[in-house]
Amino acid sequence: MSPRPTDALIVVDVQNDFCPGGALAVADGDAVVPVVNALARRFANVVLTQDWHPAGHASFASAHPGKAPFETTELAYGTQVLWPDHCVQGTPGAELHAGLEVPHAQLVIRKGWNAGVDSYSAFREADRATRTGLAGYLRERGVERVFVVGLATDYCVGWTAIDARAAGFAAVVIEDACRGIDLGGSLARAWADMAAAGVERVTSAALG
Ligand code: VGL
Ligand code: ZN
Repeated sequence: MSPRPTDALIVVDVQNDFCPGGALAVADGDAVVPVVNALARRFANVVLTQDWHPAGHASFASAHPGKAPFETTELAYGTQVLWPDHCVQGTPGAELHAGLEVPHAQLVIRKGWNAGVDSYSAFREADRATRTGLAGYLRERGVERVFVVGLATDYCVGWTAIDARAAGFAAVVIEDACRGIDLGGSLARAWADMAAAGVERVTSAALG
């Protein structure tokens, strides 16, 4: 399974706040960096995403009096997990990990900038209606298949891969280039949802 000219690598949210020491640290999150770097060299087309919230974002527990991180609340578009404040626009926590080596990446999609709506997926916001433009970009670039890597497997990676399928792309998640949050069984659920959506699951060795 070698990368083709019609493949793109989508590197999801490899940001300081999702790495050890960050505000919403994913266990072992920074371990994906060397794996992603090695993979990225093999892809001509690379897209990065950046979780990019305004202060006071609706996904922050701090914006909901009486709520604590990792509880849920009901928003207009459905149930929302509440997170610690993270990836606030312009802060060091929102920066891409300094070890990421992807100088040839062509697009950075910033998502979650809408104050009242979260966006795990790089394709559409959590209201499932507002598009980011990524599908149109990939289509205009002639991309047919996306490989998704990064953080976190069960949230932004999983939703991005499933929405890639919904937008008509083939989608492959490279599991050793991802790490999960695993909140209340969310990691197993995400893998099941991805399989049901036709997302392929491989290890980076399969790209060798
Ligand atoms: C993410 C929770 C909140 C992610 C982003 O990148 O998976 N998870 N915001
Ligand atoms: Zn977020």
